[in-house]
Amino acid sequence: MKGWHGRLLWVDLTRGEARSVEYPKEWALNFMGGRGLAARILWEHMPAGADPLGPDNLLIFAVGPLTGLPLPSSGKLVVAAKSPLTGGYGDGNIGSMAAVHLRRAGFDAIVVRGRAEKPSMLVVRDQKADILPAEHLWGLDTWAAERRLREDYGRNAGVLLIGPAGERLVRFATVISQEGRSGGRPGMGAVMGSKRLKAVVIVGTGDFNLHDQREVAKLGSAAYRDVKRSKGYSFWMRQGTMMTVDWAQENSVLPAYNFREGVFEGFKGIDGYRMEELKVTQRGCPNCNMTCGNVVRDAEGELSELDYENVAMLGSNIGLDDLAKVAVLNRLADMYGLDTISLGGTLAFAAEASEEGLIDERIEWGDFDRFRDLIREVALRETELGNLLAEGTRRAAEKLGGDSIRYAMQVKGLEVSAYDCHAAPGMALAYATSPIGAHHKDAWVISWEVATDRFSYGPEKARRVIELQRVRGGLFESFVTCRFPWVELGLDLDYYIKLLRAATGVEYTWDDLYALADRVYALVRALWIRELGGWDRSLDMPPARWFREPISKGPLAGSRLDIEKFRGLLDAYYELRGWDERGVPRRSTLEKLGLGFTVETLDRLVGLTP
Ligand code: PTT
Ligand code: SF4
Repeated sequence: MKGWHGRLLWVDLTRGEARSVEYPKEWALNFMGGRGLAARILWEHMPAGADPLGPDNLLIFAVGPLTGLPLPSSGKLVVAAKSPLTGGYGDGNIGSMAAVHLRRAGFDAIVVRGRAEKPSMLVVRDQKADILPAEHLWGLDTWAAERRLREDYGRNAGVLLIGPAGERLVRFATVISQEGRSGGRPGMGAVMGSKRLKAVVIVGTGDFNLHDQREVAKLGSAAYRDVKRSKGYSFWMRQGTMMTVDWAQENSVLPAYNFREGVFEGFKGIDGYRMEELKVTQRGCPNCNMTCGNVVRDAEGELSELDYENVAMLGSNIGLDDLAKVAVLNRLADMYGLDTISLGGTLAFAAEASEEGLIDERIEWGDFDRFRDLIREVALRETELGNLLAEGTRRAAEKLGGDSIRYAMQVKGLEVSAYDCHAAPGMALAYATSPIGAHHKDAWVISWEVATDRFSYGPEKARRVIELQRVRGGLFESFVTCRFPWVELGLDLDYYIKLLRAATGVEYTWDDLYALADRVYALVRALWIRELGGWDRSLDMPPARWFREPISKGPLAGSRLDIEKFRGLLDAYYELRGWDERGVPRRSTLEKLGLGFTVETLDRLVGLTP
């Protein structure tokens, strides 16, 4: 089989074993790689109802047939597991040399089960894999630990690791790489910590096993050229995702004060132009010619790599208007290994709960010093408050009681990313139906929505969300490459179908690929149902705040979502997906998509609709 290696590196930390195993060819063809392959492995090999922080959970690092190839922005991999934050399927996408090395080592994924007796690391050198002691690294932040590993394994080795937050099982701890790349928002770092796995180091030197290497090279270089010639290239190279701050403010979607507002009076202090003043360099993932990691000198003189989400969630959403200080909070998140989005949502939750007298201490909006300390308390579970917040907003609200669930801005337990939806029903639907909880990556419908009829709840919004989920969440997460060349600079999607053909020899059509994306989505939904033991459409609802409390500032003051109309939009979404009114895929949908193997389990749990 060309384009895939057809092998997994299966690691059992309880037994201290690592071995190379074949997996069915059909999985590669029908689930491709990344998210698709990870979901298929979880369905097959993780016992239903596994404790996300127990040895039976599987931590998966998966690449796809386009990963690592000489084509734009191909240095990405998916990290997936059952999430300790949501209890359902979780994953994230991280740019790292580890992605390229994993492919070169000859594996399509690493699957880790069990729990090591002592802190350990996995070192993969081509087909050889060793589980080694890592007590000397345990407790170190991600930067210090990665530097030590690079001294031992070389400057170009692929390194994926956790910081102190992952070690302490903070439920939104992530996996970090290259001092500023983070992946696995729904607690993939905590899963790694629960296995006492500090780091994975990969050095691969083999080839990619391609169908037509010359054609891949030809297409790849044409695509690099198109990216560079695109209209938006030079401004993208200046600001990257940071250009979104001004756009979000202009369109009243910049989250402020725990999503109470969609505009922030101090936005100029944290926008892309301010970032340009502080910028010292820029860096990115491997194989990328649109390096979007903008590195600034922060208020404490250290380097910090900024993105829009980080800045909105640790800036406007907590009332902080000084980018150099926001950059400090962002750097700490990277060093401790915490997701900046959930962290920002959690800090804002604390500020609002304190304002309402639900916690004893008063935490002021914009209080940099207090937030700085609180990040350490969360990452190290140091204080009672830090320990509470380390559980994420949904669990924190359940423990605090009172009215505090109102301040927990989350869907399925995962905190909302940085787009306010008081006046954006389509984006609210994207959050509500994202396969990992409230994340924007699968359907960033908001730019289209604000440019068209943003107040409509028509079925075209459901259709658009599904189209985006197919391409962004179904395909780019399975190819696995960065979606930015297409999303941000308009690289022609047809490149990918040609590249797939050249890499694998398989003649996928767009219909095949959309079916593949729908298959992955339905399988992920099936996993959720299996792991939660049932389903209820309230799980697909955005936070109540957007329905109940209108925004009070900016040109859209007074706006809020309409719950009845939103329910209609959700119905339209389910209908288009072939799911029933509960949000459960119909039996006919599962069978049509080749997911017959899920039918018996789902029917037993929830009774499938024909
Ligand atoms: C992603 C989420 C995002 S999405 C951001 S900023 W973004 C936050 N970044 C964090 C960070 O940084 N440090 C940290 N400690 N936590 C962070 N949490 C947040 O994580 C990232 C880029 C970005 S920047 C985006 S949109 C695109 N995402 C892609 C994706 O999801 N899939 C894909 N095929 N291509 C993508 N390209 C872009 O990659 P999660 P990265 Mg990320 C510092 O991880 O869990 O998916 O959540 O991977 O290598 O850092 O690149 O405005
Ligand atoms: Fe990484 Fe940015 Fe390049 Fe995508 S565009 S591969 S996120 S540096």
